[in-house]
Amino acid sequence: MRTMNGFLKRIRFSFILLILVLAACQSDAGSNAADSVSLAGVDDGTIAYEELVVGYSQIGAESEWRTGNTTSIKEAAESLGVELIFSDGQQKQENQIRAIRTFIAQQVDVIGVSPVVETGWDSVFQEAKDAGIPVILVDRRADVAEDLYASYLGSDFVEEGRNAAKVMVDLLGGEGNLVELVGTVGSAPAIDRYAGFREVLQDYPGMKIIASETGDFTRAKGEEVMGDFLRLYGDEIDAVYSHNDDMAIGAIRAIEAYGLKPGEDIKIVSIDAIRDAFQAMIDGKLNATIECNPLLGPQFFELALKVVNGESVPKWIPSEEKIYFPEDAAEILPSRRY
Ligand code: GYE
Repeated sequence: MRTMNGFLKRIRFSFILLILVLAACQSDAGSNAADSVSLAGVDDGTIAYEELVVGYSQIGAESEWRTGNTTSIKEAAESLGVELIFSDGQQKQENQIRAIRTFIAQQVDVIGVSPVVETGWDSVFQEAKDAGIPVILVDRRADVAEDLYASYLGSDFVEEGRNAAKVMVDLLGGEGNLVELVGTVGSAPAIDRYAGFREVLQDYPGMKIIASETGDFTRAKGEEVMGDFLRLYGDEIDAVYSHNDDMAIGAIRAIEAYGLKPGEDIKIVSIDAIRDAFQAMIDGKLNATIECNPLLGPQFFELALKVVNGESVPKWIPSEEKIYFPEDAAEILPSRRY
């Protein structure tokens, strides 16, 4: 078992230190107490990456963003020598809760979790706290008391929603009928991207959201829901605001199947900035994508190590993000890593 490896690694490490200390004491018994003190000081209780055992509860594989995020976490663990116990929750909170309970039983050093939805985490986070295992929220926040998690590493989703709205206002000249593809119901990005967008739109009464439905962050659902919107509202629709690129790509397919031109007849703004969004911009089918950075692996393990070693860390570490438009897409696409 992998945790057993971590456990053994730590025992081995302590054992070697013990031998060193004993050897130092013996070689110069009595006269050189300072040596043994300084040697003991090597084991000042701090943990190195190679000794760190991390349990990570991922949401699933619903989008390209998510697969990019998973790769980043796995690659960072591998290159740092961290022992990673990775669990895929398949978009279900109950699976994530079960995984966290298993991590607690395995006595990992730290738990990383991307909560699929915001609420319902209090008991299991409390169980981790009682077991002395810190929890770090990655990508999505959870609606829990601040003492139940060590830090949150992720984006400002409200700001992403605001930025999407500003771009949309520019594209439509402040007037038009919009439809919205919402992310997973109850998830932090869906809640915040919904709110941030509306915050900006308040000042533009000519911009009307005529329909808003969840597409669960997937291409298939985005396509299906956009198909429904088109059947209901047809060419009354001027634009689509999609909470992620994958649903926007689904919407592009539905618009084409309906016989309209995505990006022209119906403008589209979405969030994430995955490679396929750059391709869609190059093809003239997407009007802008707001970046949301999934490459959180290295930062996560750095944070995990600090937390385990008792260093103080900020309660929120926000990611830096940009907005991309079609005119720059061809130049930027080759350098995109997700
Ligand atoms: O935008 C979406 C994914 O939580 C920020 O989850 C993440 C979102 C991302 O499925 O594509």
